[in-house]
Amino acid sequence: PQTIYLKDYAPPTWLVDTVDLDIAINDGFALVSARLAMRRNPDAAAGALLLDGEDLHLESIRIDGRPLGADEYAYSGDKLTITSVPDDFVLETVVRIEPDKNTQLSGLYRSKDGYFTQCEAQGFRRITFYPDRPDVMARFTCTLHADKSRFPVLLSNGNPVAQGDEDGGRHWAKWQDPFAKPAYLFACVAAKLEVVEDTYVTTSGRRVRCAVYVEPGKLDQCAHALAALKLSMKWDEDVFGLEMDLEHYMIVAVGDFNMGAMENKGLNIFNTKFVLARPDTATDTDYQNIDRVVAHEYFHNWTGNRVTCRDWFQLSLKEGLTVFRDQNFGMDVHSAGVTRIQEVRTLRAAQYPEDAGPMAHPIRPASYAEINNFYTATVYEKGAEVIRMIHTLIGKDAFRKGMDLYFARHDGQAVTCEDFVAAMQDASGLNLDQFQRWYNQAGTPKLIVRSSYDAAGKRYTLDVEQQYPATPYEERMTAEGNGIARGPYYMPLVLGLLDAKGNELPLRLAGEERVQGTQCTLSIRKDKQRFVFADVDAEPVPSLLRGFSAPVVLDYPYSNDELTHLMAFDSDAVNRWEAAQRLATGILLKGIAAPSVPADTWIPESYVEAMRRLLASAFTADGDPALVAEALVLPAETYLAEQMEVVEPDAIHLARLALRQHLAQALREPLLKAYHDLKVDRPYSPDSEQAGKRALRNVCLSYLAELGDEASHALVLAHYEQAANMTDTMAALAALANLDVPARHSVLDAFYARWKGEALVVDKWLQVQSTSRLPNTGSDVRALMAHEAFDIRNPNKVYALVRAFCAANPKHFHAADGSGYKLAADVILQLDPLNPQVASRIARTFDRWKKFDPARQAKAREQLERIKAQVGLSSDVAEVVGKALD
Ligand code: HT7
Ligand code: ZN
Repeated sequence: PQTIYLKDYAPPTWLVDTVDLDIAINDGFALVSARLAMRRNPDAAAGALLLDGEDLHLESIRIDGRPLGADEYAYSGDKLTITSVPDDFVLETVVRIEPDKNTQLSGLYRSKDGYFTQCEAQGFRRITFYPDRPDVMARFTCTLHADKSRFPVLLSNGNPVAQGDEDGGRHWAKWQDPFAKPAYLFACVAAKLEVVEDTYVTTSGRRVRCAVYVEPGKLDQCAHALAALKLSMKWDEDVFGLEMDLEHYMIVAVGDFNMGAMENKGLNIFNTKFVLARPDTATDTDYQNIDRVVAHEYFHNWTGNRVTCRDWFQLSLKEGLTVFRDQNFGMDVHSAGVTRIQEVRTLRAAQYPEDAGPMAHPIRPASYAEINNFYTATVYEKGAEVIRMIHTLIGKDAFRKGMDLYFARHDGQAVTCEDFVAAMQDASGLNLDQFQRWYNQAGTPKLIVRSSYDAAGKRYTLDVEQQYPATPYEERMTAEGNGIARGPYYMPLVLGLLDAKGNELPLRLAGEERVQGTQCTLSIRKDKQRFVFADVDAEPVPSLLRGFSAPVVLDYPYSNDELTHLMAFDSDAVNRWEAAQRLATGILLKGIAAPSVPADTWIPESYVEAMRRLLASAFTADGDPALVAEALVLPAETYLAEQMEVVEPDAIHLARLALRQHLAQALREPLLKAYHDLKVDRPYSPDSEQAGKRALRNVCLSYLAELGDEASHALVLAHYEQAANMTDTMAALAALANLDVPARHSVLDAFYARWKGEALVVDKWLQVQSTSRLPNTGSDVRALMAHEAFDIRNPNKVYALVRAFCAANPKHFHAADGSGYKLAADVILQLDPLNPQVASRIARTFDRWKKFDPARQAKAREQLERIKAQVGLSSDVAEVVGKALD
């Protein structure tokens, strides 16, 4: 595929002031008539009129009412070229498209009983000819026509302005969006849907109609999403002073969708997964995800829609910032500590491997072949960490001033990441020039910290070094002559010091008069820096990188005793959790290195006792069951793999299992007691308190299930039978899916029979089987691909069965015989012609293949080469596989 470079950006030659769309949906095809009022951009170089268009059948074309002759335009290679146009004109085109055949789910497509759109990043060009780039902003009207009984709901962005009936049982509706927007934010829907509505009154008194549209029969699963929307509106007013600017805010749920949701202006389109919830169909995690995704799409109305991206290289401008905002919303409405821990876990599980692999890129890449491949953990999650560091460095109040300044300067514009950083710099007075490196350098920096204590001088010294080796991204850029000079990052290192009793020490840097309280933020700017703390009476235990203040790998030689100390006493929730993870990681790596040695020789008794105390701490006055649940979960196999030079998936799996079984045996009594004490007897609510108790109770259950005796099997079955909500049902089912007992099959069959009509619950059923550790899982997954429940055209099904197998079942995906790799490659090849975006996401699960032993590498390479050799491979999969093989 062809590579596109940020350095080649040029402003659009032609601008669009207004777009009038008329979309007539018919059986088997749609006719799209577009009327674009266009003019030459005075700030751009001269050039012919080039419009994007993909899979369009041009029926007619006129300029200022005059039909163009065949020699006046050309349509090839997804571009429509018109050589001669006036400086100001109206372009009218009519194109025919086939939404029923659109399996890519980009542009206008059919899903079950309706038609839906997805235009980000480049789907609008699959609807009509257009300069499909985010810096072309226009005011849109859209008129939809369709059969009235089959598609009674007709929606588009903005306000409904007219509607009526037509011959042949058809009807039409016209919508007008008062705000100029890039084409990627256009949306329309023609479907049979039911709606639940509410009103939100903004601080300035605007009445906003909030509406959630779902397929018939699902209205009883909408209440949570609607409440989350109103909560998000209030939060953005309270925290950022940002109000909703439209009279209608609509969310439409669709079962076929490539990603989570889409922030189209006033007409969000959501994957059903992030809308539908009822206690018996959705887990606590589902409820929390709905809160976050609803908030995320709502927050985009300002960070993304009112101020948008100049070009797709700037994607993190809207995504990193909006993730940061939805994270803070999550911290405010749920437990702050637990929410942050979950974020850190996701970042390290998904983004760190990306930064260390063949697809490594900075949060603002300088080149790409396929933009759809750059909706990544780096752009989103690391992007949010970069915004969080600005927030930490300049403080909350200056950050708010920076946001105000950003909107004052850029409302209604398409801008760059530099524009955002400049607003933060100007509002705070802090020079952020060096900070820009976070936007341009790929890779996860390593922060090496060493301490020394001078008892005589009562001084405690921290020597901090940062390392930032080049990634394949930089090597590629250098080879192409586009290399950059790498340098040290500017980042905040938040820390505290604990004395032997667990008290937090007051902190004073030598040479400074002021005591900084018990927590301080060190500015890290250089390759090597030294910080000396004065008046330290005895050698402390440092609590470094509190709140995960920078997205780095922290290298500090903690002893097990120090980690146990932090686990018990650190005031920072993230670092209490982190201490437990570090402790477990160190122990597990020893076990992995000695696979034939009995577990009790490498599992220290002190660790078991620390875990016992951790569990007990949930029941103290200020105990937090949700936090204890997080800390009791051992590091994932994929995380452990990243810590190894050469990954040994079987040894990792066995060591982790042995540690779980050892803890279950040693802590059987307290685990059982906790399991019984944590039972929630009230009616289900997804609130943090109830969810926290369920989380810990279900972690206890999962440990107890490792005991492998009849009593533990009976406990799992009883849990399943008594479950009064999907959270508990799934906890039991997940445990059972790992057990080779007769009840496994009957329960899985009964579950399917009960839930086969609820697509999202069927997804859970598929996933619990594809992530099972039982020996036949690979062949079970193949068998499930032929099951009536599976549909390769539905992304949620592919993600639940295939991606979960590849990404969350390392023991089977990396099977030594190569069967897991073959399964993945078979799916990628089958899926690529249907839906390249989803195929490419599966292909990403090969990213770390070079970290495995030579035999596995050979098997993986064989499959990657096989994919690469496929004729007509999409640019999406070609980029991922090409970079993996480089
Ligand atoms: N901004 C949205 C991105 C998105 C998307 C991108 C490519 C293909 C399909 C897609 N669906 C949604 C989602 C978001 O970040 O809010
Ligand atoms: Zn987003």
